[in-house]
Amino acid sequence: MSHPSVEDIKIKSRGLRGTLLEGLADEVTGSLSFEDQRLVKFHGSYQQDDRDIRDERRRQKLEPAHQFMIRIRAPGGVFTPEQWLKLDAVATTWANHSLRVTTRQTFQFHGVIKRELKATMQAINAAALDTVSACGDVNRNVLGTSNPLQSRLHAQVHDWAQRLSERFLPTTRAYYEIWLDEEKLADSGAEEDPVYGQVYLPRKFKMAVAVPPTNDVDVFANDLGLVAIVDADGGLAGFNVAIGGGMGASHGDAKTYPRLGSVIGFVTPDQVLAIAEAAVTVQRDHGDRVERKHARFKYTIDDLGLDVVVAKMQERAGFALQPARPFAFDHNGDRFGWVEGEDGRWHLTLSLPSGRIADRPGRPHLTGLREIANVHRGQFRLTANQNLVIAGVPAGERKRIDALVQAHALDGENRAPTALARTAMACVALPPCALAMAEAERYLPDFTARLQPLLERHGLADAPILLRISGCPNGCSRPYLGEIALVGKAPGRYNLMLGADHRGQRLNTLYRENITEAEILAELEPLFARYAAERGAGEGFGDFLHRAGVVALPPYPTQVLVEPASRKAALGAAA
Ligand code: SRM
Ligand code: SF4
Repeated sequence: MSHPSVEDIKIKSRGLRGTLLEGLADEVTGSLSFEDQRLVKFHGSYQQDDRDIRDERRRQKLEPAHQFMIRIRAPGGVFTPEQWLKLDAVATTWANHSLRVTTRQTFQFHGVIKRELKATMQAINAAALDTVSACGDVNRNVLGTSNPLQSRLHAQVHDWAQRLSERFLPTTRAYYEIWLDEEKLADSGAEEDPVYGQVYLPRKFKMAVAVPPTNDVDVFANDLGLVAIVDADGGLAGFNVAIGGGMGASHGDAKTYPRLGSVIGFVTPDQVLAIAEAAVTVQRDHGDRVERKHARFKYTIDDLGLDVVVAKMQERAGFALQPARPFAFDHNGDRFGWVEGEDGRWHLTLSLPSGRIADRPGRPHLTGLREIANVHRGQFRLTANQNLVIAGVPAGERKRIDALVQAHALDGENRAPTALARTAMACVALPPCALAMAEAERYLPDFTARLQPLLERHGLADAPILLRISGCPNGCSRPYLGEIALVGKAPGRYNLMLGADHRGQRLNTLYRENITEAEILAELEPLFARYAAERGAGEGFGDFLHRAGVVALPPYPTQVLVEPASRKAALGAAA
C-alpha cells in the first residue's frame, strides 16, 4: 500500500491535528499511524524504535519497541535552575534517564512510550516550556550565540533568537488541544496562518544569530543566518544576512550537497523580521514540494539563482539590502572554563560528551547537574556544540560550583578531557535514529581514545583539531564543518572528510570513501606527522591541509568570505 505524500498529509491535517488524539488513545499498538507519525513531528516528537533490539523482536514476531523522542523549543538555549530540575524529573520519570543537549541548543528526551507521551508533554509544559515546531516543516529552534549574560550585545542578540522563534510559530492551536487538553475554539482546525497557510514549508527551515568573533552556532549552516554587526558604541547596528546554508546530503546523490550560506547584505534591527519573513515565504512559495530530498532553501536558491532569490526577498520585504559589512570570526567552538561577564558575574562552560547528560560509572553527570541546579541562582545555557554554560554565577559562589563540578567529574580543572574530546561532536545515531548507517555518539569516546595516542606521538596532544562524527550523511553534527569528520556509510565504515576551517566558513572535502577505523587511523597518522613538522604559527589542521595541497576545494560553494564589504562583492565571494 502506498502512503500519502507529506504534502497531502499536511493539507488534510486540519492544522496538524490529523488523528493524533485517537492514535494516542489506541492501546493496541505502541505506534502511531503513518500520517500521524509525520504530524507529531510538528509537535516536537519523533516515533522511533530501539534498533539494538529490532532484529530480536522481529524474530519473536513482536512489533518493534516503539518509543518517542521529544525535542524542546528553546531559542538560544536558556533554562532556569527550576526548569532544569523539572526536566531532570521528566528524564528520570518518563524517558531513558538522560538529558541530551542537541546541536541546536536544546534538550531531547529519548525512550518515551506512547501511552506516556501526553503526560511527558504536560510535564514539559509545567516547566514553562513547549515543543512546538521543534521538528517538522517549519522554522526550527533558533540558535543564538552563547552567552546572553556575557555582554549587553549578547543579550540583545539573544533577544533576536527569541523574537524570530516566536514570530514563526504556527498559529494552529493543535498543540494545546492535543497535549494540554485545551478547549477547542470555534475555528479549531481552520485557523488562518498567514505565514504557513495549510501546507507549511516544503521542508524544515533553520535560523541562527551569531556574535563575531565567535561563530559557535555555525551560522552559515543555517537557511537564514544573521551575523551581528556592532556600532561605534558597542551596541547592535544590525545584521549581515546569509541565506542557503544546510548540511544534509545523501550518499551517491549528486543533487544533494552541503552548502554554506551566502552573505547577501546588511539589515538594521527594525528590518530583521521583514527580511526573515521574506526568506521564509520565498522558500514556502518556490521550494520543491515534490522531491523532499531537494526541498531545502539551499536548492531553491541554487535552482533559481542567488540574485533572483535576493530580488524576490527585497521585493517582499519592501526595501533593498544595504551592502554587507565586514566581520571576522575566529572560531566556531566554545570557550571552556570560567569567563567574567560585563556585570561582574561569572560563566562556566563545561564540555559534555556528545551532549549526553546521564549517570555513568565514575561520571554521575545527571546527579551532579541536579545538585548544581539546587544551589545555582543564575541560568543554564546550552551551546550549539552540545556543551553547557553555568551562567550568571556571583564571584562568591564559584567555589561551590567548582566543588560540585569536580565531585561529579563534570570537566573541572583537574579532569579536563583532551583538547580533541572537548571540542568533538557526534550526532545521536544508534540506537534510536532510524536513519543511522553507523555509530556516532556511542563511538565517539572510542575513536577519540584511539586518535589521541597518534596526536601525542607527533607532539599534537593539545592541538585544537575539530572532529565531528555523523552516523549518516544528513549531517546532524554538522560534520562538513569538521577539520576531520567521519560520515557513516555502513556499520563500522565511514567517509573520511578533511579540511574545514575552524571558523565555520569553509566546508571539508571527501578524502577517502567507505573505510574502516584502522584505515582512518592509517590515513590520518602521516597527515599529523606533516602537520606537526610543517604547520605555520597558529595554523589550524584544516587550513594546513589546504595549504599543503592535501585537499582541494570541492566543486560546490564552500567558502564564506568576509571582505570586501559591498553587497555585489559579497555575492560574488559566496557564489
Ligand atoms: Fe538532524 C534528521 C537528530 C541537528 C540535519 N536529525 C534527524 C532525525 C530526526 C532522524 C529522522 O529523521 O528520523 C534525528 C533524530 C535522532 C535522535 O534520536 O535524536 C536527528 N539532528 C538531530 C540532533 C538531535 C543531533 C544531535 O546529536 O544533537 C540535532 C537536533 C537539533 C535540534 O535540537 O533541533 C540535529 N540535523 C541537525 C543539524 C545541525 C543543525 O541544525 O545545526 C542538521 C544539519 C543542518 C541542516 O539542517 O542542514 C541536521 N537531521 C538533518 C537531516 C538532513 C536534512 C536535509 O536537509 O537533508 C535529517 C533528515 C531529514 O530531515 O530527512 C535529520
Ligand atoms: Fe541520525 Fe544521520 Fe542525524 Fe546522525 S546524522 S542523528 S545518524 S539522521
